[in-house]
Amino acid sequence: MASKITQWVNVTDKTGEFKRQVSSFRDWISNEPGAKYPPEKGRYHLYVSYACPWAHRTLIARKLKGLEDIISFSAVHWHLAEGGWRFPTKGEDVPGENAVPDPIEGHEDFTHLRHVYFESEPEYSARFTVPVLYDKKTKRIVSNESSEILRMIGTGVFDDLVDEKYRGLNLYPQDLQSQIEENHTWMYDLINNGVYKSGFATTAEAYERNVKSLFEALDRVEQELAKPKAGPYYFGKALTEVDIRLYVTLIRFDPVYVQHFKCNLRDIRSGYPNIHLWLRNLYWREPAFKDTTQFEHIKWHYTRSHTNINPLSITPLGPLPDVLPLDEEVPAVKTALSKV
Ligand SMILES: N[C@@H](CCC(=O)N[C@@H](CS)C(=O)NCC(=O)O)C(=O)O
Repeated sequence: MASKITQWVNVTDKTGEFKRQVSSFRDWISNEPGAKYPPEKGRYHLYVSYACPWAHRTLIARKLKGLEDIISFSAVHWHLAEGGWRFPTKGEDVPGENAVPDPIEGHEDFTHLRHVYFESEPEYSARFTVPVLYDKKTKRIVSNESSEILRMIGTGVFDDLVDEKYRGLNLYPQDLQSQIEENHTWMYDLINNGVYKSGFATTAEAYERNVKSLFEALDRVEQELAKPKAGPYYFGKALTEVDIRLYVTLIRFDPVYVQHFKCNLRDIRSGYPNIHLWLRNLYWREPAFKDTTQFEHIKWHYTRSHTNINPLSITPLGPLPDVLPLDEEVPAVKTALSKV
């Protein structure tokens, strides 16, 4: 029997652990002479979901690197149901920029993202995930692995095509590479994927093991961000992949993961003052972060698509607001601060 879209854990797996599939399309846009996918204006398209933290990485990098006129994008509907991500229909009222039917020429009949996968690989049999970086010229998926799309964009593969002011930013600078890699290893497993491993667990043991590790990792981030720094980013002055990869998970934490994935030993706004400040700094001061964060898609997707977790699909209203202003604190923190 075919498994249901909400069957995140293999039923034969007695551990109850969610195991994320490995991405299948792993090509690169490259400046190497003779490259299969050279950087070109207007050639590539990003299919994203605003709900999805992995896709969100690529939208942030696209904006930070000034690629809005160079790589087009469109967003799928927030509702994930049988058949996988679907495109909004013509005239359908879906919030967010570019939440539209598949805009690619020749894709007029494509109703779902799976059609894009099948166009590239008719025998494709894995999950139809976002993000997808698509080549309009060869009509092929270049990559569906967000960490690699982030790396391509963030290290400046399109730099010859962008305005000079965007060329200086390298999200994976030479002098920080070993620290970035070291952080990616534990942050991916314990935080980015940790929230999913907590929320999708089908046994109490698997949930408890993963949620505890998640909060130990958040404690570690909090300690790091408490250190005096030369700037507002994780490594101080340099904005890197680490900020982006942490942001996309942590901006979803209080609105969704605390209640929906039961990641509720603490929340960010009352339990992690240094993470909270770092997070709000990105949200309020960097348009690439705020403008790509779409809370309706985020909240509606998780709470109304994961019917195994929330069968009535009722979306909790709080916490309000989704993000606090930079100069505001929750009452508990205000009280604590007034005592020091
Ligand atoms: N390894 C992938 C993971 C992407 C991923 O899991 N995306 C989820 C949304 S958050 C998805 O599209 N899921 C659809 C499905 O599993 O059916 C990446 O980082 O690009």
